[in-house]
Amino acid sequence: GAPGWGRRSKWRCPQGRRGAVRPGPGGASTSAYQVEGANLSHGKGPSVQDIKTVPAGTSELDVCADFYHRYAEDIALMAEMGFKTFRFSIAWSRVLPEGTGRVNQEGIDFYNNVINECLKYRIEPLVTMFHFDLPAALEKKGGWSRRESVDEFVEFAKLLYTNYGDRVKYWLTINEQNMLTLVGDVIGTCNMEGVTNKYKKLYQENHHMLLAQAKAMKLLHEMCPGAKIGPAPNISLVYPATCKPKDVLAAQNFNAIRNWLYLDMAVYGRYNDLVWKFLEEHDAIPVIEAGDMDIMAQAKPDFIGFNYYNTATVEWDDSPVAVTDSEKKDQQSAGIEPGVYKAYPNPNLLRTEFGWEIDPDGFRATIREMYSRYHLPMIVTENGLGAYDKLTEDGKVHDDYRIEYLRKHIEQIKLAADEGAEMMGYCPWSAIDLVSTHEGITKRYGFIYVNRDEFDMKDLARYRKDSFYWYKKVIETNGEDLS
Ligand code: BGP
Repeated sequence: GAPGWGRRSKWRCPQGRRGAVRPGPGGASTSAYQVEGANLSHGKGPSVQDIKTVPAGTSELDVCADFYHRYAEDIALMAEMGFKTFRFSIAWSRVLPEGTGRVNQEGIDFYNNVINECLKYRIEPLVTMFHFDLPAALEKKGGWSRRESVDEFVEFAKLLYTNYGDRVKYWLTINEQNMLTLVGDVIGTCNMEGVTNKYKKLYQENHHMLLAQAKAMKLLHEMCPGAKIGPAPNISLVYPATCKPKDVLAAQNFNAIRNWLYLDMAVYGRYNDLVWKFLEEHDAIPVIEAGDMDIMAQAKPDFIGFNYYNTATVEWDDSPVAVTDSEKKDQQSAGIEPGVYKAYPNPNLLRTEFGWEIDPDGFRATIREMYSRYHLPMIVTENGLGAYDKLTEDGKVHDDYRIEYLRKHIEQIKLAADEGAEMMGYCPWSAIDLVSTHEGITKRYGFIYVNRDEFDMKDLARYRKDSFYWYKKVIETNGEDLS
C-alpha cells in the first residue's frame, strides 16, 4: 500500500513540547450552561440560554448535572478514568454578570477551584471561552450584531488570561461558531425579531465573532507566551449525493458555507471565495472596518479544535428562491438553500436513537481533508452518542452502543494519525451526563450517569457506566486496546 498505511498507529505530539496535552485519547468535554446548574445564583447573571424558552418537554437549566456543587466529586471520577485532559467552558455571565464591567469574584473563584482540582490530578484543563451562552445583558443591547461585541469579548478574554493564564495552557475561543450562524434557532441563540435579511444579520455577527476570536488569540500570545489557542467549530465533511457533477458542486458549496469559511478565516485570515459570492448574492456582505482583515491575517491559532458527530450529504438544488415566509420556512425545514444545495439523507449510514447519522469513516475523511487544508495539529473537542441510557436496579448502565460508537471513531482517528494527520487528542462529548442543546437530559452522552430524570431531580448521584470502565482501559493503553 501507500507509504504510511498499515504502520502501527501513533498519535503525534505537536512540536514535542514538555507539559503539552499528551497525545492520544484521554479526556472528555462539557459546557458550562449544560452541566453546572446554579444558573441564576452565586452572583451569576443570566445568559441567552437562561432567557430562552426551553423546548417543550425538556428541563430548565437551574440544576443540570449540579456540577457547580459537585465538581470535586466529578473531577475525581475523571481522574479515576485516567483523564489527561478535561475540556470545560467558562460561563461568561458567571464571571461578568452584565457581560462587561463588574466582576463576580465568586464566579472567578469557582473556575479557579475547577482548574486547581484538575491540576491536582495532573489533568490538563482545556478551556472553552464561549460555548453558546452570551450574557443576556449584552444580547439585550443587540449581542454580536454590534461592533462593540468585539471589545466586550476581548475584555472577557483578558479577564480569563489574567486570572487563569498562569495555569491554563490550552484555550478554545468559540464553540461551534458555524452552528451559531447556521442553526442558532435550534441552539436558542438566534433572535430574528424584526430582521428582514437574516443573512445580513447572521454574517455580520459572524464577522464580529471572527474578529473577536482573532483579537483573543493575539492577546493570549502577548499575555501568556507559550500558551496555545485554537477555534472549536463543528467540522463535518459534506458528501455529494451522487457522482453527478452538479451534486459535487453542491457539496463544495455546502462545505464552504458549513466548514471552510470558519477555518479559512481562523487559519489564513481570508474569506472563503464561494461564501463571499454567496453573501454578495444575498446582499449580506458584512461591514468590515479598515484593519479588520490585517488583524485576522496576523492572528494565528496554534491548533484546531473541532467537534465531529456526523457527515452531511447534499444534492444540487434548482428550487426557485422563496418569496413568502411560509415558502422560506418550508425550504429551511427541507434543508434547501435555493440554487446552492439541498440536504440529502445518506442511505448508507445507520442512525442513533435520535436520528443522527453515524459515520466513523467520515470522521477519518474529515480529518484528512482538514489536515490537507490547514496542516495544523488537531484535537477532537466533541464526538459521541446521545442515547436513552437506563440505570439498572444494581446501579449499572449497560451502554454497549456507546462503546461501539466510540471504538469505531477512535479506530478511524488512529488510521488518520497513521496517515500523517497530527492528532493532539480526543475529548468526546460528554464527560458526564448533562442537558442536551434542545433534547433534554434524557438524551445522555456521558461516561458518568447522573441520577435524575427530565423533571424529577432524584438524588443526582453519580454512577459509572460500562463505557466508564471501557474508556479507562482505552486511556491506560493510549488507544491500543479498544476491545
Ligand atoms: C454540540 C454542542 C454541544 C452538545 C452537542 C450534542 O453541537 O457543542 O453543546 O450539546 O452538540 O448535541 P445535542 O445536545 O443537541 O445532542
